[in-house]
Amino acid sequence: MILRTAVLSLVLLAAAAPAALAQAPADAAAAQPPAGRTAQGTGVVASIDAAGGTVQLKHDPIPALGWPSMTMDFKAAPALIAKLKVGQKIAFDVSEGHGVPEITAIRKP
Ligand SMILES: [Cu+2]
Repeated sequence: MILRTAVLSLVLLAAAAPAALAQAPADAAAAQPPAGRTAQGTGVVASIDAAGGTVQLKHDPIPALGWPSMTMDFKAAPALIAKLKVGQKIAFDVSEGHGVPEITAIRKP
């Protein structure tokens, strides 16, 4: 009888294990920040591609997004791009989570 109970327990454990494993990815996804996060950063304009609608910034770390300092491209509206010059230091708002991050506002650093 003891042996039979032990076997039954093992069977139940085996049946329960896959369900527990299947829940892990859902929990991990729920822990991730939602798409479309916004943050503020500072950086220097490295290059401008007005036709392509992008600006390359050498930006300082942005802890809110978990980004170290780096040089990278951002999308930006033509009206924003028109205000920028290569070598200019700027403070900016960035929205990311929908492909290429986008500069949504430029402020004085
Ligand atoms: Cu970056």
